[in-house]
Amino acid sequence: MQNAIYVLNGPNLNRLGKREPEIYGRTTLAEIESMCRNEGGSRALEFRQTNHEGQMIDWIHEAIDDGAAGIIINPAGWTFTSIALMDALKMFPGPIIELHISNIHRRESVYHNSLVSKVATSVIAGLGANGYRTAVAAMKEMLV
Ligand code: DHK
Repeated sequence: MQNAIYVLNGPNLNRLGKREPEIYGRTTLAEIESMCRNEGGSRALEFRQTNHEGQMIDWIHEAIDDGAAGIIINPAGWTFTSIALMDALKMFPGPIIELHISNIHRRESVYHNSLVSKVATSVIAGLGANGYRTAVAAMKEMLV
């Protein structure tokens, strides 16, 4: 969608609310989507989640081809493993906010080396579900 902000969510985030609540909290992805739409106001928002890497790559290509204004992405586990995801994001001309519910830098070392951070405009980590609201607000500021 032209000029939309794409909010893209990676694997296992469909389980938010019951997935390791001590780390990710109890807010569901549907509740997070509502938070994003409230914060976004009149700005068009594409809010999606997938457990399939190829689908995520296709959505990034869609964002590129459709002239999306910006991408907010929680890449989840792909953050640390996917060169394909990094390469796709490299092609996006607009601002990219990498988002993590948890502070990945305070967790196990496997969560410390983000490939996405090498192409992201900014990174938000550790604000819990509110990080999504912060990311939408920050993206709107970037797009003024
Ligand atoms: C979510 C995941 O699923 C993990 O694989 C990431 C991220 C952290 C988050 O905090 O939102 O490492």
